[in-house]
Amino acid sequence: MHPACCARAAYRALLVALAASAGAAWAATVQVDVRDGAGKPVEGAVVFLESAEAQRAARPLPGIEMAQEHKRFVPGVLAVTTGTEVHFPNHDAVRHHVYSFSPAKKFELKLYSGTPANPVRFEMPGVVVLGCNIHDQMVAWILVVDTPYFAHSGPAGRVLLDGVPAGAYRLRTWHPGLPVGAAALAQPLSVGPAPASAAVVLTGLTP
Ligand SMILES: [Cu+2]
Repeated sequence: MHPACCARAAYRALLVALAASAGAAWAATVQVDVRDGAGKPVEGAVVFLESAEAQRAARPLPGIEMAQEHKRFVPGVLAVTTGTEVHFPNHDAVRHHVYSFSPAKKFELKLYSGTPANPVRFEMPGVVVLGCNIHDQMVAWILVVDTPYFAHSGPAGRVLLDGVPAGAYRLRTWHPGLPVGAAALAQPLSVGPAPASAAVVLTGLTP
């Protein structure tokens, strides 16, 4: 290799290393505690952080599935980034007919067994409610978010988001128990280099 090329390569490597260390220094962990109106921890909420930078950083997720097992959707709530293609494998012996009438994504997978050849691509942020034409009790939700910073709350109602770059965000919280068609709750959140925390109160949840 020509010496000038070596120097350029070394310089590039240095820049990459600097960028990586800067990223580490300016990315924080955000802890969010989700409770209902009575102060009880809320499990299964999806918490996500929106900003223009987050939107630019969001990438479609690979290998995502919304399966059907024992006449149920698995998982019951799935969060994906915009542009993600979701596969709908049917693990049951009976056929399912999956559909959504939601504005964020209207589609149907007509009566099928096995895995449909084409995944369904979710382009628009929002809540997509899934049903099955054959089994009325089957319901699931796909929450499409325009950010890489999202997670589900655990049994203690707690969410930990790692590697969040410093900045001003809209902290949003959604739960399938919110009234049908309700938008995710929104509150401002400022993230600095140090760990941040926030509390969210979700009222009007259906048990
Ligand atoms: Cu079905």
